[in-house]
Amino acid sequence: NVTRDGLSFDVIHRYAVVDQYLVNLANRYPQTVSVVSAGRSFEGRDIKYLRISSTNFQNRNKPIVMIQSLLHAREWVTLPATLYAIHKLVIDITDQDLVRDIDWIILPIANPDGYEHSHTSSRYWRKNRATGYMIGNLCMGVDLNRNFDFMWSVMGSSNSPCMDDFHGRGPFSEPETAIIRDILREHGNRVELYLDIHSFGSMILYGFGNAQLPANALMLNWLGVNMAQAIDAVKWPSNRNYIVGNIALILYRVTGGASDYVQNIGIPFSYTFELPAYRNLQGSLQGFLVDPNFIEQAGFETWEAIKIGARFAAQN
Ligand code: ING
Ligand code: ZN
Repeated sequence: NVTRDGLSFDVIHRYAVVDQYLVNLANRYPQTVSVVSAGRSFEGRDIKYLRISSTNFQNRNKPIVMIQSLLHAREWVTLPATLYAIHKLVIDITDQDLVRDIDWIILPIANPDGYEHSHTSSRYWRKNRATGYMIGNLCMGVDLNRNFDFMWSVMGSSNSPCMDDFHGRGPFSEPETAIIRDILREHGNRVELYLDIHSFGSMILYGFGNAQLPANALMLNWLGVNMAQAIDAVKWPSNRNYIVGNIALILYRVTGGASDYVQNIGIPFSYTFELPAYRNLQGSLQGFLVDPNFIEQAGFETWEAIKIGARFAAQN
């Protein structure tokens, strides 16, 4: 049970706890960790990410792996996946090469307003909490994974603020997506691997959501399969194996997604992970709900894939 120096993996931590943890970690490990306030959410919450580097992040001489979670509010199990990666890169370092050879950008809570709303008011909230889209704010929130500037609004999203896949007023109309764009403007030329962690479905997805394949689709598939096998080798026996493929081919046609935008700006390896759904002891799928016993496992097994992906992407 991983708790020393870090956050426990027995509960899903709230925004304020994670926010303070990132600050504490940077204070405790100033040689390797810095915390960056990248901007504010619609409701004004600070969106912080960590830069992790064994040398000096600003030396700009190493490949970067960028990982984010909770772009969608209700997908709580994605948070321990990023927190576990932080733990393995800063506190319990067993893979020295990953710290030596790679710089890391880790954004644990990409959508803090929606995330808090899913704790306080509406467990299955998905979007951010933007207002101003409807008179009286009858419906609110933009689906941040439809708000990126890759064929924005073309497929698999909605014009209606009342829908869960509402794409917003234009590409990057939302502060939360503009923040991710700006992180990549600053560091994208060094990012070799980008992972946007969602749930659920046990999938590793690559571009593009309109069914066009990136030039390196076969490499994306190959590395995706290797990452999936690494998870399957240690997964909970009751969970099914991961499947790997193009978003449109194995899921649905959709544009405006984060990983497609990132692939399209030239990052070589960009994926969306769909972590497993929780299945209760009776065997029924619980979807977005989280089995407390699975929290540490979700971090542990996803880390197996991150290691494979990071090593390969950083060397190629
Ligand atoms: N799935 C993603 C969604 O936003 C996706 C699937 C991946 C869409 C990549 C676009 C790009 O619908 C979940 N569970 O959120
Ligand atoms: Zn999602």
